[in-house]
Amino acid sequence: MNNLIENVMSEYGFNADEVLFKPFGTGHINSTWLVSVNGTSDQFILQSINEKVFRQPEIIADNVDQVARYLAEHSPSYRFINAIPTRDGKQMAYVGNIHWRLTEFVKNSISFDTLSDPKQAYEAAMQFGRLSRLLDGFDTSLLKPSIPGFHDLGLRYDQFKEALKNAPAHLKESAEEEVEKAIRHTFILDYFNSYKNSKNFPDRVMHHDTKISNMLFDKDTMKGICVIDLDTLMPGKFISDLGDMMRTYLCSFSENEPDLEKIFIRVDYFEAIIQGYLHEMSSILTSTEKELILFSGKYLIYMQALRFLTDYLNGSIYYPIAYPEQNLDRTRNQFKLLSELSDNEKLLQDIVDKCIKAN
Ligand code: GN1
Ligand code: MG
Repeated sequence: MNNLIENVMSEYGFNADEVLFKPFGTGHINSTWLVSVNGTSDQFILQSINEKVFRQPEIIADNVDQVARYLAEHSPSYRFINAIPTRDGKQMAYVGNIHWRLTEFVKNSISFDTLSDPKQAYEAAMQFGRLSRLLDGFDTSLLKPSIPGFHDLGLRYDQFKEALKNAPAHLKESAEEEVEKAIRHTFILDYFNSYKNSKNFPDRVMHHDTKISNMLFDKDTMKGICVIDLDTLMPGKFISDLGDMMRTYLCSFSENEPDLEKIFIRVDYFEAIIQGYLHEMSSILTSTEKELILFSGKYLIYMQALRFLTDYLNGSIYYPIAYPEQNLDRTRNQFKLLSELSDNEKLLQDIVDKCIKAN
């Protein structure tokens, strides 16, 4: 790997003896390194693209580049992290049969894997909302899906049914309760389908991975600086970004927590997400979208439960696991989170209504 990375960095004009690198971050899909340049304070983020997941890596580069150009023209002061071109002016390096992307490492920034203060939820929701607001006038038809059907719940449900059909008996048996839950919750899909084609539920440019580690904070002020990890920047519904924030910020324990007793919702974080998001998006969202604010959490949590369960039934070929049952535990975790959200629906909807009025 070391030689490979040195070869990649030479595509960007660095000599092998100039660079130091170490693995960085906790993403499931792509591999990431922090690259430091000897004798300078310059640091970069290097990512190798997993082509089993992103089958056409050039779509990532093209989407991000188009959005970067639009923002540079319409919102020049907005901090948007585009890829650094290679010496030959390409958006990606191609070395060792792998596509690589290099970006700056934002100085004085810090990111978190978990949230310890609702202010972080507010900042992140505001930043992800701001990106959507600034791209409200961008023609989404110019972008292609870097993963087709990525947040299409109908497709995810079909994939689950297919996995169920083909799964070995022992996996089906151990997941019996979760399979039953997956089927029992198809009303979420039906509800989505009843809105799907409404013209008041438009496609927007979505980040599609709004977990807190994809948000950079200023080390001193703790204000949000910018969002990172743009490989799933593509058209989608607003529920993708808002819903994934609910999925990943509301509980103090992550999707990897197997102890379901620990899975509950922090109402103050919920309010912070809604406030931060609406601060940017309230004038942009349609009345239909506003009706779907709380639903966005249900949609994303259910979809992630389905995705973990599907992967478990498929023999855990997509999400890396530390032990054989991990994807089943993740599924249980997500279903518990979903039931917490539903159990608190009245309280949470009151908060949404209050925030809509205030913005
Ligand atoms: C994957 O690679 P990472 O950790 O950023 C997945 C997301 C899931 C997430 C769950 C391309 O994201 O959709 O929400 O795992 N990304 C892809 O942890 O499948
Ligand atoms: Mg990601």
